[in-house]
Amino acid sequence: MTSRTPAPGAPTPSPTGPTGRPAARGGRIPTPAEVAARLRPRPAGQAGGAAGAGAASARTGDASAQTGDAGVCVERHLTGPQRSAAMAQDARRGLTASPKELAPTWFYDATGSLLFEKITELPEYYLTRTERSILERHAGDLVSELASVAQGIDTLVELGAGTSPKSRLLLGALADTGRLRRFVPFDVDADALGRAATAARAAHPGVTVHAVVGDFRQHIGLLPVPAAPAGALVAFLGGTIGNLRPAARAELLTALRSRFGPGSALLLGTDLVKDPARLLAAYDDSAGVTAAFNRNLLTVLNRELGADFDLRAFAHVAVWDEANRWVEMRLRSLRQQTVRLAGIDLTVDFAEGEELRTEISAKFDQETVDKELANTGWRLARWWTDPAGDFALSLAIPG
Ligand code: AVJ
Repeated sequence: MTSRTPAPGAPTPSPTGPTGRPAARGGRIPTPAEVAARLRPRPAGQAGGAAGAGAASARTGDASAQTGDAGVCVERHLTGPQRSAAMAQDARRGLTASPKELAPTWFYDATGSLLFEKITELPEYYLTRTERSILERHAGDLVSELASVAQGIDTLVELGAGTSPKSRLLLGALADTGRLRRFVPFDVDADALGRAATAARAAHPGVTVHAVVGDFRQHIGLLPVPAAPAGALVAFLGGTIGNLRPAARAELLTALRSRFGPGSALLLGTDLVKDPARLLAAYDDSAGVTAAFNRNLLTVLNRELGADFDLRAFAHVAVWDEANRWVEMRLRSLRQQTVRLAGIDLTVDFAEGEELRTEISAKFDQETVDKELANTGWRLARWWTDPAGDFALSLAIPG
């Protein structure tokens, strides 16, 4: 293993587990919220955005659309109770399955979104900054390519928008076409979405923001579509499509294709297969931020499903699955234990060493992306990577 320098106050890595990654870390394990709190606070401008119109309606809204004076509306397909019901169903299915599993969707409460933002700044986590560099370098290309394949694009739809600055880049590029009228950020975290909506509106006062709180496994069919002949650029960035297994990816791409027809385009970010050591380091950083992000899932279940997971009794594990070409994150039970989820009346036994899978993050190459797009009604029009070939952006149009 390469040398690692833990951040001040971070636990030191302990002996290597069978996967080649630290199986557990010595010392007291900080709670995810403690890790989030000790990392530097977000810049004042961004924090202030949370109190803006988007965030306010995101908290109080219901499933119907609401338009505020600011040209920002937030439509919720996952209100508090719907979110809890979906989480309850996932938890019941996943924790009674073998092997045990939870959906990565539930990582993203306010602490989880903050921890993910911190992950994107880690030296080991190359994905976000590499994708951003591709976007920066090829924004002009993207605009000219769109001008030839999909002239009437007036809407940017962004799946898993979060609070990332990549929306800003894309909005800027599309605004240069002079046709951009609407931004539809879509995310499972209403607070992050509120911030994204407010920031987008501030940067582009002429663009209407129609934010949608939902789960991309379920709610694609409810996204607003431009009236023909106008179209949308649907961006699904960050490599998040890799959180889905092949069948679920096909389902999502098919749903997008039937929702957004001719005149629309898809911009897809995918992480690429590379040296497993680099892949694993990206999912098991030396400062322990990814470990905190992973354990935060248990905090979410404790709070929302009345569970009593002891976070100190689970170790963060990252594994490269060569056959499936994906990284798995797991939580390994450090002892035999019984967990009670009172809110859904479920009792779950963990054997010592038993692992709970919390995320898969699939890695691709051009051939697999091309094939998955072609099989779901899309045609790969352009493929951009960084010079090192670490990450790719694909532009696809209805095939
Ligand atoms: C936000 C889904 C792209 O899979 O790389 C980061 C989430 N998990 N570190 C990814 C994540 C662990 C991330 N995505």
